[in-house]
Amino acid sequence: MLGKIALEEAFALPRFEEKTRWWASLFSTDPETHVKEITDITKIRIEHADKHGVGYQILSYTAPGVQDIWDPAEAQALAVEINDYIAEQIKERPDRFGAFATLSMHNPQEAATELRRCVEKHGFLGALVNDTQRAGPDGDDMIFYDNASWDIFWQTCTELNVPLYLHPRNPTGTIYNKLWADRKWLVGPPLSFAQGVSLHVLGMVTNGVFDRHPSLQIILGHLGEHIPFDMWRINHWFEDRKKQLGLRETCKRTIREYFADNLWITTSGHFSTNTLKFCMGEVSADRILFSIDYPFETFSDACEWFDSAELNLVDKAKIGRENAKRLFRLGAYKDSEA
Ligand code: GRE
Repeated sequence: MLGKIALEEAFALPRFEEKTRWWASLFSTDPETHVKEITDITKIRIEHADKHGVGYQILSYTAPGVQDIWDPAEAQALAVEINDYIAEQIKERPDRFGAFATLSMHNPQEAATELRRCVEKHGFLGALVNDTQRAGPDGDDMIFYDNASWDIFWQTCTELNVPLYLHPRNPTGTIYNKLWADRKWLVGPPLSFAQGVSLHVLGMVTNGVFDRHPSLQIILGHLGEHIPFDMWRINHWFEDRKKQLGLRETCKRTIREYFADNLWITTSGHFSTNTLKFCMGEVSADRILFSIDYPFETFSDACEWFDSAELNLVDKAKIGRENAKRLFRLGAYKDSEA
C-alpha cells in the first residue's frame, strides 16, 4: 500500500550519541546501525519510506527522553531544545514529515504552554510523552497525569485539538529494584512497557479524565498495550462490580465507550495479523493506526507484514492512512491519494 502514515517513529539528538549507543547495546544486536538510524532525520528514513510505501511519518523523541530527567529546569530546557531542533530538521519536507512535541511533565501549566508553542509556532501534530515523569530529589518519584491537577494540560490538548501519544518508558528506581531487577528480560516490549502504559491510561479512565475532557484523544502503541485482550474482563468488573461500589462517581461511561470516543491504538512493534484482527473486533478498524516503531523495528518487517496482511481493503486503507489523515487533519503528502 502506498501513502502509509507511521506515527511512533523515534529520533535522538546527535549530541547524545554515547547515551544512544549505550541504550542500543541493551536491546539491539546491531547498535551501530541503530545509532545511525535514530540520529538521521531525513536521509535514511526517506530511503526506507520510499522503498516500503510510507508517505508520511510523525517523528518523536526517543524514550525515555525527557521523562527520565527529574530536575524540572533541565527537563524543560531539553524539551525546548528537542522541539526547536526537530522543527528545523523537517521544515523543508512538510510533504513527508510531521512531529510530536516533546514535553517536560513536571508542571501541567509549563507542559501546556510548551505544547501550545509547538503547535502554534512549529505546526506540530500533538505530543508524545513517555509514561510517567521521573521526579523528586533522586528521581525515584513518578508523576502521573490522571489527577485533576492535570486538567489545565488536558484542556490545552482539546483546545488545540491535538492528540497525545502515551508511549512507554523503562521502569526505574525503587520500582525497578523491587519488581524487575531479578527478571530483567521482561523489561521493555515483553511486559514492562505494556504494564506501565496500561496502568497509566486506565488510571485516566477511572479517575475521570475523559469525562472532564470528552474530546481528548490519546494514542496507545503496540496494539493497545494488552488492554484490548482484557476488554471484556475490565468491562465486566467496572460495570458489574466496581460501579456498584463507587466507580460511577468518577467514571461515567464504559471502557468500550472510551475506546470508541477517546482512545486509538497503533500497530507499532506488533506485526501479527491474528492480533490485529482480534483488535479490530474489540475496538474496530476505525480506531487503529498503522505504525512501525522505527528504528527499534524495521520498515521492512512492519510494511511487508501490513501490505500482505489479508484484510478487506476498506479496513486496510483506514488503518494504513485514512484514520490518521482524519485524526491529524493532514493535507496532501506523498502518495496521500495513491
Ligand atoms: C522504544 O520504543 O522506545 C523502545 C525502546 C527499547 C526497546 C524497544 C522499544 O526504547 O520499542
